[in-house]
Amino acid sequence: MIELAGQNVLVLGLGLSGRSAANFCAKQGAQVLAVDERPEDKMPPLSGLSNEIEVRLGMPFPDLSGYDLVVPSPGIPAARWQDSSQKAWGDIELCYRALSIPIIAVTGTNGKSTVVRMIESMARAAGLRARAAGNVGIPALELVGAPLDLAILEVSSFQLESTDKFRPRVSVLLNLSPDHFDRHRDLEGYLAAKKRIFARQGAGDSAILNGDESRVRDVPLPAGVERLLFERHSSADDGAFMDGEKGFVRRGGSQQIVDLSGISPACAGQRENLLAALLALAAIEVDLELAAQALVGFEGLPHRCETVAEIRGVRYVDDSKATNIGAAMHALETTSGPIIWIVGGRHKGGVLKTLADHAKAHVRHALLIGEAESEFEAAFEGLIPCECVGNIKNAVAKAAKIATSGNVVLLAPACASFDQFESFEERGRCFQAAVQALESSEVRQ
Ligand code: UMA
Repeated sequence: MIELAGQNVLVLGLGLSGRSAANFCAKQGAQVLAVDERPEDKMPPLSGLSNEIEVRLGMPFPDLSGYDLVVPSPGIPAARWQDSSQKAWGDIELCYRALSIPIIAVTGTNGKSTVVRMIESMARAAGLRARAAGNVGIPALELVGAPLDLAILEVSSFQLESTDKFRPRVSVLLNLSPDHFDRHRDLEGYLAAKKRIFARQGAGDSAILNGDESRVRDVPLPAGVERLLFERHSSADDGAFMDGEKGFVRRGGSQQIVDLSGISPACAGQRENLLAALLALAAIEVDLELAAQALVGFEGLPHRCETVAEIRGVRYVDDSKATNIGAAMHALETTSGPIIWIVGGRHKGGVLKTLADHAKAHVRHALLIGEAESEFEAAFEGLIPCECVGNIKNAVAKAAKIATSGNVVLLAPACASFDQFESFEERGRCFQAAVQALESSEVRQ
């Protein structure tokens, strides 16, 4: 349990998670000061914030040392609040301390939101009152007080940095590829943050790991934690793989076969994610046959390999969520047909030559956009035909001119959106609007 009554709490950042954490702490009887460096006129409305909370906007953070607890928002770099003498818990830690139900926590570079949504739907189909929250866009503390049997938390590397005793019953590490180097410096730093998901696990807990990525498969776990691997082909005694339309789940010497023949196309294209979700539920003894029924109607999440239109035999696909190199490589690999690739934005780190080497087998032509377009052009030189077009609208117009029937126009930027957009969602909507305008003009002709 958590004891905050009478404590002096400082909440850093008043975005989604900061607002929810401030309200939570105030409700527990803490004296809360909530601060945000953004000036008031640039902030979204703070409606819904309890009147008992003192708010300061548009000024530097105060000295942290006068507070019993600091609650940093995920977007605030650890260097600004991490100090061995200062207690700092993010909303994931607070949520863990306040909940008394099992938690499945999911991290990884790509696929986290899809997996938490899959687990949520499957757990509900099996009769559990389950809800997903966390990095998926719903502050974790919204789960506290709700009538639930199971919490499923998407946890980012940023959120894991501000955990302390966080101990999920099941942890999932889906994959690891270069991302967020501005915060974690390199892959080692990034992995170190991700590994905090297992740090407090112990006997009776399970860790679900990607058996096809050695860095993930072999990650050290605390004593007594069950290691379950999901793999493309069977090799582990404990884990899951698919053969045709059947999922095989093995644990402790027994095997369960799950019929996956009727699942939706959005699920079928997500083998690894699906296996990870099955394993997470197997680890808490959920009936997998019942759970799998949810996969029949499971729809993919927006802006994740979402087919927007088919115009003159050319398919337009929005994978704006491919905000890093690993996600873009995955999108290229799983898209069939010669690809006209819209790529670029704000580069977040990682070696572009590796991306180019991988992409050349799939891509017919690359259309480069955003802040990093020249950097991409230099990396692609001699490997992939490409040109700089500046923005998404130009890219869609150019793609429509050069694409032939059977081609796929794929937005998979391998970059953050913040050079030209508020979010990856806004970038995806811009792509979809450009494609819809194209479709309308085709109809008129
Ligand atoms: N701020 C400061 N000083 C700083 C940095 C930020 O004052 O140095 C203030 C900003 O002015 C802003 C607030 O802090 O008002 C923003 O906080 P935040 O960036 O942590 O954003 P939230 O709205 O609280 O959303 C966070 C997650 N954001 C990030 O990790 C950047 C959301 O993940 C998450 O959905 C939400 O909590 C609920 O749990 C988003 C994300 O981009 C989707 N995540 C990254 C990713 O998926 O790659 C990790």
